[in-house]
Amino acid sequence: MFLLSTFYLMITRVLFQDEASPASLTDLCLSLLSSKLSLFCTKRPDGSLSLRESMFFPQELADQLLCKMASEGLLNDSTVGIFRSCQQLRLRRACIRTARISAEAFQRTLCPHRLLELDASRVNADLTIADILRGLASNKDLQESLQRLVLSGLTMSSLEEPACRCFSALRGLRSLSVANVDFYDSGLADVCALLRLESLDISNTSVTNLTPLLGLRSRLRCLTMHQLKRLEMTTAQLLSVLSQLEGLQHLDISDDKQFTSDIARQLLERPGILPVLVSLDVSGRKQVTDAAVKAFVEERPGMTFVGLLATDAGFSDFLSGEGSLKVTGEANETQICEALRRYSEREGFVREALFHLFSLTHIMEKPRPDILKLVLLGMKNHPTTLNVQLAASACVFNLTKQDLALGMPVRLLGTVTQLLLEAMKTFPNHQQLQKNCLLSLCSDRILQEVPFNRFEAAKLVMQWLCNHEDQNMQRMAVAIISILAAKLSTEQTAQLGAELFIVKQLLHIVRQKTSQVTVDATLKFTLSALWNLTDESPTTCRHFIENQGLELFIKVLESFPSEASIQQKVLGLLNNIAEVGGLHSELMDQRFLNHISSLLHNSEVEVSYFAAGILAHLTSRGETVWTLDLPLRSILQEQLHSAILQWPTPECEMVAYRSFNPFFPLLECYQTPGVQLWAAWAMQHVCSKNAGRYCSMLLDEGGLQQLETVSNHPETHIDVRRLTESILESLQKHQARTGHPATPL
Ligand SMILES: *[C@@H]1O[C@H](CO)[C@@H](O)[C@H](O)[C@H]1NC(C)=O
Ligand SMILES: *[C@@H]1O[C@H](CO)[C@@H](O)[C@H](O)[C@H]1NC(C)=O
Ligand SMILES: *[C@@H]1O[C@H](CO)[C@@H](O)[C@H](O)[C@H]1NC(C)=O
Ligand SMILES: *[C@@H]1O[C@H](CO)[C@@H](O)[C@H](O)[C@H]1NC(C)=O
Ligand SMILES: CC(=O)N[C@H]1CO[C@H](CO)[C@@H](O)[C@@H]1O
Repeated sequence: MFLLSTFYLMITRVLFQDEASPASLTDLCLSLLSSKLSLFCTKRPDGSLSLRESMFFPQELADQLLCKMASEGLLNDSTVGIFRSCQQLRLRRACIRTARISAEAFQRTLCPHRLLELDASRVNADLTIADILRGLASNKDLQESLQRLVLSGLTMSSLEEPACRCFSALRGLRSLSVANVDFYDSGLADVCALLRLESLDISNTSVTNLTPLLGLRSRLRCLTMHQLKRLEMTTAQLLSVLSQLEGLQHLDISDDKQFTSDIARQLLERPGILPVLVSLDVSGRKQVTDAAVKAFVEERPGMTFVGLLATDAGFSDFLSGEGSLKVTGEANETQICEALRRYSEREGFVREALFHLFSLTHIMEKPRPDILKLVLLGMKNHPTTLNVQLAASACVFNLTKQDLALGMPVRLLGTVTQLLLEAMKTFPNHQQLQKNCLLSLCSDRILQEVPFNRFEAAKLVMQWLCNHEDQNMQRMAVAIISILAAKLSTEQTAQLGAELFIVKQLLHIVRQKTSQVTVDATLKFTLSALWNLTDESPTTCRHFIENQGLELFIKVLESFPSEASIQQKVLGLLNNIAEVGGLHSELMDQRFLNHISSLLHNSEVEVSYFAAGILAHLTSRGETVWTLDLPLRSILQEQLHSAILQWPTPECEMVAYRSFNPFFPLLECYQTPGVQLWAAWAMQHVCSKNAGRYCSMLLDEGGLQQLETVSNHPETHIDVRRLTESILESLQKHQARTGHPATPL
């Protein structure tokens, strides 16, 4: 029962996050299951997890669950244990890309399954190809059943053991990828003895000679050899081997522009070669012309794809990529998108395609979530490649700027934002990259509505701010921080503000602006950020005081006497300081108090309100009040009282509070009605402007009892009583309307 309701709550929460593009229910359930796996499992003595006995999964869901756990980085020796039982979770198409598991766990949990496919691309280095082949060979059924094996980016074998030649044991294998593997001629000879092999990917391996491929002459349908860096064959020898692979339908001889071989030109011009070819990739090759491609395609009407990125070709109409012939290239959007889709694993091509995409973004007037998704794919696949991240972050900015962001689903923007943060973290000192990311982040839609880790973002932006003085960027950074700070939890703001350098840096900016006597957006954002960071955070308040914040803020008040928006923020922050009892003695400064009491009668209610708040906090406590002389204290009290009675009703919400806890002690000061009056006025103000939020908050925090006590107390001043009764009335209305319980749960 507990589990079911948790499931339901979590699912509805995720669903409502983004109605524009809800994830499928299956996907949500699998996400929940994989992130809360231990709730559904017991632990074996060896520490691995085992699903509770009553749980069984349809076969396709088992594959999907494994894939999800791998792609979300949740697969390890402990969690993969749930797949040890082939009855509960039967795998057919196993994908453990980028997972971190040991050879032993691999053999023990995955090899008992009768797999059709295994994709182990880029798993951790200590699970080698030799380990995988040994594991697969341990199950006779599996040797027959396995048809597709992807080992891209793996280590062949560890140093201690000889390279194992066990490919030939996989008798059922039809498709194999050893791309980006330290794979040599001997390995190729072994592989070419696989009699059923139809598809082979040896991209970026150390193969020098392709002659062994002739062993697969009658069977090979698909050959991918992108960037074969060590090939030692002349163009004539290479063409001679290729021309004998008569059944070949897909051929990829693209490379990354470093090689000067004219193999592509010669292949295109050789009459009758590869008659049944339907797809040819020559991206990155020299001397390719539209005319040669045209002749080649016309001779083979079944062609569905030509790869022409980073060649000089692709600009003729018939290569536009619009019809049944797909084309990768840089001539137009269609070609560029095709390139991003097909080459997402090839960093050089991803960078190239993003570069061309960027130059197209200025003519994009409509939101293009489809294109943003492709950019994201490249970013995700190459997190540590600077050039990819640079080009991608520039594209993200131009694809999401201003109104364009409004047309993007929030979930997509959330993923993009998280990737931007990753990039900021990976390249902390790269000015342009940081700039691109800040530009993208500085969007109302993203900062206000999109789900991402705001605490991490605030920290990253703050770190950047501490190391740079570029004025435009500084403004953007403090704008971002001030918005993020208002959205963090009290604990997070406190944690952020507790980092000494943050307060120091923000005060440094305020000091600069004050000495230049400039009121600009940077100053306003910085003050807002400090205001929010000191809210209910005594540590941050202490840092503020220790860094001479008080003197500085008095100077700000004196420097900008007619700027209500500056004064409001400064006084708002000083209210936060005044809430910290331990800092009262720091504020008991005659010059400071004189200045604040002069602001009590300011014509702007938001200035007067915050000035009054400071005085209310300071005069509320016995222990510090005695340091004031009695006349001053009573003058403050009287002035406070009469100022509050004169305030008009402000038009909008002047302040946002996270809780009413700082107000409750003020309500108990029966000897100083001005203090009580201020607290009640503040409550009344926010409750009337935003009843939904503040009436509920007040009820949850026990405000009803507190206010009733005040209202019934014999010593309560008539003005205070009037206000508390009005708040009580609002609370009752709110309860009647919403059914909100009257007492804290
Ligand atoms: C395995 O991953 C889970 C989920 O991320 C984690 O809670 C657990 O600590 C990890 N266990 C090991 C042994 O790494
Ligand atoms: C090419 O393969 C080697 C391993 O042989 C790998 O280290 C390198 O990263 C690969 N290059 C690319 C661009 O993937
Ligand atoms: C792509 O280019 C061709 C001409 O080469 C043009 O007809 C087509 O409209 C272009 N497509 C796009 C999406 O720009
Ligand atoms: C990207 O956006 C910036 C800012 O709006 C604009 O100045 C620039 O022209 C755009 N770049 C391209 C290539 O569209
Ligand atoms: C809780 C808090 O201090 N919120 C403030 C954060 O900054 C904004 C912008 O200045 C204020 O409106 C909030 O009241």
